[in-house]
Amino acid sequence: MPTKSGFVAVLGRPNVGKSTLVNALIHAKVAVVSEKPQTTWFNVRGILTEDDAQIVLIDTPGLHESEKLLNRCMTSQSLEALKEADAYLYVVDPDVAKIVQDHPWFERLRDASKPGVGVVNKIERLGANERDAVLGEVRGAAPFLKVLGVSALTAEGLDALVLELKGLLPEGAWLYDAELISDSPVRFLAKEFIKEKLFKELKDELPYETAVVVAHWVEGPEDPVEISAEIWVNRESQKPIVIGKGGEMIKRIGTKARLEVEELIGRHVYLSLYVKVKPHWMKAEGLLKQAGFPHVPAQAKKEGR
Ligand SMILES: Nc1nc2c(ncn2[C@@H]2O[C@H](COP(=O)(O)OP(=O)(O)OP(=O)(O)O)[C@@H](O)[C@H]2O)c(=O)[nH]1
Ligand SMILES: [Mg+2]
Repeated sequence: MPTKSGFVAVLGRPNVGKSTLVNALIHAKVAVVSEKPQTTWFNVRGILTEDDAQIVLIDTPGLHESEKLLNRCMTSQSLEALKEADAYLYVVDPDVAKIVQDHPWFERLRDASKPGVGVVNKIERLGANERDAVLGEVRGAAPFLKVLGVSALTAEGLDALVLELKGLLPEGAWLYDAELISDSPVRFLAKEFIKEKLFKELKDELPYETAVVVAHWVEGPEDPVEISAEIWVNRESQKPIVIGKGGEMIKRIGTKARLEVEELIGRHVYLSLYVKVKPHWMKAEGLLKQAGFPHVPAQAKKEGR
């Protein structure tokens, strides 16, 4: 039986559920999720290998228009994913008022001339009548071959979506070992899990001004694996907030992240977190690269500090 394989970029505006969808499709956690928009900053691949096909899903940062350098770093990754992919999924929220904001991106995808499937996620929020109206709305406005309703949360519609994606992929041998769920190094995933906890625990703008960098990873024959990571903040005044009263905030973040890293690597972990003040790291090319962005777009104009 000929097999199919290829890359599928998972695109859409912030907070529509792209990362949740990738995790649900591969039945594992590789992509970070929170209720706040712009949780994903880096592309991460989740691999689904099923009898006759290997679908490599690329979770991407949400598409948005902000001119800030950090935001442009994010959007440029999403567009890179589209370039390297054989096909794409474009995910939208089921709220019609929000879908209007997708229209400019629908137009850009028309120009990309790649096969794409539209996905109305969070469909469990809609009654039967509303569903047809929302699916029709996206079908009418976008260049997708098909538009499906799914719920990444309840798994409704996911089997149909996988079937659809298989139809878009070219024939080919497996791109990755069939056992693999991601090609991201565990160091990267661990850093992302820490960042997810920052997004979940910290309020307001603070998560958007923090970055995580793994400083040491010592993996000897005996447990625990020793990992230390830096949490960068933008201003001195943010440091005590991340540390919390008596260190309770950073302890909570550390414990939650450690449990997930232990599950990921199947070993006991000793995780140390240090908060470092890196003024204006979000505006400095060198620091953005150190924080993990492979490509930092040229700065069109200087951002105010
Ligand atoms: N009700 C419902 N909520 C969902 C569903 N899928 C995702 N969510 C929630 O939507 C929020 C955003 O999910 P993410 O997966 O982080 O969204 P994203 O599109 O990756 O967001 P960014 O990375 O910020 O672009 C989280 O609170 C999820 O739990 C769904 O099918 N139904
Ligand atoms: Mg995401």
